[in-house]
Amino acid sequence: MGKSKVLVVGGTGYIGRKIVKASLAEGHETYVLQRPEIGLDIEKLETLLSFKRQGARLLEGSFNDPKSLVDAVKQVDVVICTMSGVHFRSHNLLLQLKLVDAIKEAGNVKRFLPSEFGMDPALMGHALEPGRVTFDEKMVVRKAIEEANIPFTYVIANCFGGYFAGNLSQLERLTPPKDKVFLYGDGNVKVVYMDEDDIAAYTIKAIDDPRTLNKTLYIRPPDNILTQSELIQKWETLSRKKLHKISISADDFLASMKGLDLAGQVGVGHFYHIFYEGCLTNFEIGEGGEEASKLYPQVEYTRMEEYLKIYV
Ligand code: NDP
Ligand code: GO6
Repeated sequence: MGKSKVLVVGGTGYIGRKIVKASLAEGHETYVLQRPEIGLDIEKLETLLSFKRQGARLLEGSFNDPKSLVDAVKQVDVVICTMSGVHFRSHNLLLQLKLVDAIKEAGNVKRFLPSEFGMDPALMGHALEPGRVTFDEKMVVRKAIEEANIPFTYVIANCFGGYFAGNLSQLERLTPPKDKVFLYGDGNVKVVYMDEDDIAAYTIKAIDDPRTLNKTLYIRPPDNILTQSELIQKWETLSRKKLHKISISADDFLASMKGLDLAGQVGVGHFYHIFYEGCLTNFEIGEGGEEASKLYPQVEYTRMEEYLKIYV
């Protein structure tokens, strides 16, 4: 039995692209869903054609055509969905219910990884409105998967470096601030910052691993468990420049939600749970969980002093 055949649904997306790349690099026969709805989105087509050049196969399929999803899923062993979550780019997590139906009907899928790749939604029952919708929707999808007895792995990726490290965890920007940096409280809450290519590598390692069958895989490598202040110190060393720190209290941070649009309110809520509550690190990994860097010590994960270099 060769390596499992993988279908990535959402493959032209931010984390999706990295997962396609990692799947190819790991030697899996890799398929990417090609949706007719992309229409004139020439960047998406360009990305799909670049996957073909790298050896991936494109499978036409649409969320508006259930049979096309069943036909696509029948070609592979593992399906990974990287559907957009609730954010400024788009918000379609519940579309995954159609993919769950297709996987259920096809009956051949050995592992399904739904679009998670963030905080553990099972631990976010208390989450603030409106950002809680991200977690509520991910839990709806999990329920459908488990009721259909589809074998799964949930990947908890913690903070993408691109959205949380490059900007020193500032909202509304993706590059580091030049002079002043806002600290969440005293900046001493432990979070986990991850290079997106490492998230993809761990994800692909997990798909054929019996140890992650019907389990949650937490990506929490020890050297990347850092406070916002520790991240800033690493940046100040690299950039050889001190930043003026401004501490924001939890109350002031939450008050800032007023007057923001929906996406902005979602972001503030998520950041609150991460940087004031410490929701990524305030629990031990229990029975239903595994930690990626322990299962796959061969993955040389990128530390943040390395990840931040490109931003100097
Ligand atoms: P993107 O915004 O890049 O979107 C991913 C894909 O979703 C798109 O490429 C598209 O697939 C698909 N999609 C979007 N709208 C539709 C639609 N109407 N119909 C069908 N497919 C659609 O997603 P991200 O990579 O930003 O997010 C993926 C996951 O990662 C989410 O679960 C999100 O919560 C999580 N995340 C976590 C972060 C972290 O820091 N931990 C940061 C950002 C996201 P196609 O390629 O077929 O066009
Ligand atoms: C990333 C973001 C960055 C939002 C998660 C607003 C789900 C998760 C770590 O989509 O809202 O500036 O866990 O102003 O479970 C967005 C979301 C990050 C990007 C959080 C995410 C993280 C979603 C912002 C901003 C950089």
